[in-house]
Amino acid sequence: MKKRYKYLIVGFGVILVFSLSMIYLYLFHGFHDNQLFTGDADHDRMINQFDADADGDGIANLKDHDANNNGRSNMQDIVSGAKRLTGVLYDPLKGGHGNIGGRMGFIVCIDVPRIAYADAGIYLDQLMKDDYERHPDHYQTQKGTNTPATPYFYRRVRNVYDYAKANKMLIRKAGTPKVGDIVFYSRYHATLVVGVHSDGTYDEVEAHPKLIFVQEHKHKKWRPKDVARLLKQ
Ligand SMILES: [Ca+2]
Ligand SMILES: [Ca+2]
Ligand SMILES: [Ca+2]
Repeated sequence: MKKRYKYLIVGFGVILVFSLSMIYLYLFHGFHDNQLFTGDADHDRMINQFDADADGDGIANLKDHDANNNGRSNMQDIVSGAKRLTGVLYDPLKGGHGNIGGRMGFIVCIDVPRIAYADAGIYLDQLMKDDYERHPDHYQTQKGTNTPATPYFYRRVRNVYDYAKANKMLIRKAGTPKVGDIVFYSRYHATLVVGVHSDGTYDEVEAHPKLIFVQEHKHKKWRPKDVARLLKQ
């Protein structure tokens, strides 16, 4: 009887510690939408995530130097948005198991540019959705399992790669990085450039399972890689 009581206390303790840890991670190491994707900034009944002109000034997001009309350039917003993600936990389930990790605010690598660009009012989801509607052949649809109608279409590195390639925004083996570049390490891993220095080194923000938390790497030596360069300015 006493032993059973002990087990109960230990079991309760384990559950309590686990629950408190999850609450802590949710609060302090999670990304939370706060209307970034789900809001409707220009009240046109199209949520930001899929609004081609999120601030409603008549200029499409990619051509709008201040796409969210907050007085700061897209580049400034992208850099600050990416840096704010440092410390967010990498989603070990990678969106699996009903996206429990995603619901907790944990992210995968492509979420870094996805969220940072969204912070500027540029939504990769919208760009890819519209592109897919016009040119489904731009994407490897994998017998219908990789289309905007399926979960995670917008959170797959290879789809961002294929979008950039088909829209002439992919620079193969780029000689130098530029702030805002989405850097492809492969079709399955990408980072975001947030700083370029006069000595040729650069800073990037990365989410990777080995890092556990999103990190900014400073003064990295550039090695030519394929990059998506979406912004002209
Ligand atoms: Ca809207
Ligand atoms: Ca606009
Ligand atoms: Ca802005």
